[in-house]
Amino acid sequence: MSERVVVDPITRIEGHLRIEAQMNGNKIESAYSSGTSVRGIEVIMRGRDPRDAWAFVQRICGVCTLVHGMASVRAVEDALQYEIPANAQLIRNLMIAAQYVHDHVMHFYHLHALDWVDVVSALEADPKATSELAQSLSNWPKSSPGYFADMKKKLKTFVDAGQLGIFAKAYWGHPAYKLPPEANLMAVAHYIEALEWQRDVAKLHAIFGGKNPHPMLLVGGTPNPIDLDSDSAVNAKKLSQVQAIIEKMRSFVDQVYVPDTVAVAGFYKDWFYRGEGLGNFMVYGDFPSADSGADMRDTSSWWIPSGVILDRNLNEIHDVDLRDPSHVQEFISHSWYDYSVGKDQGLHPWEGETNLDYEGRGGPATPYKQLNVDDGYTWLKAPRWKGKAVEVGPLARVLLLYAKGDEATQALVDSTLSKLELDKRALFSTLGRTAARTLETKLIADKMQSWMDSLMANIKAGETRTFNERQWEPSSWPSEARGVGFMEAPRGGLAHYIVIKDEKIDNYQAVVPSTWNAGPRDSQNQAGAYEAALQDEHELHDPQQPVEILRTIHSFDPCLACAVHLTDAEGEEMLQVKVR
Ligand code: NFE
Ligand code: MG
Repeated sequence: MSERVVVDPITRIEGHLRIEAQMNGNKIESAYSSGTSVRGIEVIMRGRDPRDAWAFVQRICGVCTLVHGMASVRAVEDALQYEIPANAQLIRNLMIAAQYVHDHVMHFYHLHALDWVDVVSALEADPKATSELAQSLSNWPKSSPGYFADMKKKLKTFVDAGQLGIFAKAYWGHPAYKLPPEANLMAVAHYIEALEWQRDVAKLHAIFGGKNPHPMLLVGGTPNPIDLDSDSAVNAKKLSQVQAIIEKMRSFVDQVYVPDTVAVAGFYKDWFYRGEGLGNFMVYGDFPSADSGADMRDTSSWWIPSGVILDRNLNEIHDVDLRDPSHVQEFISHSWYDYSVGKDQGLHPWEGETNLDYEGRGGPATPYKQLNVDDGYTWLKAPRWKGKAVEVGPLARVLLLYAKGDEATQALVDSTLSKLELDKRALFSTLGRTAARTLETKLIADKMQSWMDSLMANIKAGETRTFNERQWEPSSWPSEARGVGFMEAPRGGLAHYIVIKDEKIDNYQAVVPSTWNAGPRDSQNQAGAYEAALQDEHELHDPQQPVEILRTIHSFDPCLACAVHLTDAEGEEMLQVKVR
């Protein structure tokens, strides 16, 4: 009998996501992705000074902190053609890179690992054999038999007391778990170590931006001045702290994250042939060269290139133009919204509208047991590139870097595939997505050193400017200006669209990575990236314990808080919240 499997909420993500899978036997015939909460941060941007926007929109998310602020200042700089100096570009690159390294490590250990690692099985591990395993993988110092014996004891205390705490909910003992107990114990130890590590490396943002999460940013540069002799500025001591953090990041990535990913993946090779998905990939690009000013129209000097790959064809890269309404449109035919131009038309974000159209999750006729997927079923829109659904994120970036000939990427991807005895086809998969995230973390962490070296060389040469001193009275702005600020957030391409009129924000729209990936079907009934990835030829072991759904969904690292926004083109009040 055909049955609908519902997973709601999907846990170990940010925000509220529901997945429904229409089964055919034990196979998923059709999958539906639903963002189940609506909220509205873009609405409150209207009428404000564009230079303040970053501070508000950065609060869209507390996980990918920084990135919405960064996209926002770039949007304003683009609209007003406001250049930034080389040091600011380098510091921004360091901050964006630090966000990636932090976010990706946290995702692997704290949000994704338990899809592959059976915590309870770790209790069976022999600490001595665990130590031998760990030492065979890398030179990470925390790897003695005594260390793992202590870790096992700690874990046993939790389990015996019935207090699994952070490990309480999962499908422990499910036959889909394949790691030996020693690998499980090692991974649990690194889960706990990563918690401590992330607290220290988050300080890079605090040094350049005052705090983390949500560091300070600045239209026209970066906010903290460089002055080697000042106690309050970015001085010699703080720069040496940054250097130490970069090293701490790189050693954890090289000695723990990369070897763990490869070791875990080696036990799950079938997952390099599952969860393949759309096969279309899009990248906006990021990490401008130091001298590229504020030019969002020419990204040829950016380290991560922009482009679209269709049907897994790495030999042909298509251009992306975020300003062109024929390139980027958002559709709402399966969303809980309406458009003044009708439910089946797409709109470019500069013309974006958000009118709520919601009559209960199952629609008026259906009590809420399952989504009415013929109609609206989510608070996400369906963005499309030239009408096509595309996947964004680490896999898209690694493929683009590879296809465009980045040598470090090619060497790392090829050597990893050969270590795992896999061919390139394996990249287009659930574990391909997860492995790409790990590999790009290493590539980015390595790049951080070169940006730091350039920054130090500038400072030594007496160049300490971090912002553009050009005086700019709003009265000197054009009466109307439009800008788009884009970047690669950890989960994929992120763009903020701004329309400035008479010195104030007139319209503001964010089109974010998790909207591209987690969005629903469009007016052509084409599935979104999550949906397509779940619809494959493989069986679930047990539809009542669908760990396979979690594996594929987590491989995208969902953030629904980012993905769901609410904008009213008329600036009218849409919701009233009563507090008694
Ligand atoms: Ni809230 Fe985000 C990232 C953005 S997701 S995590 O990365 O932008 O879509
Ligand atoms: Mg939006």
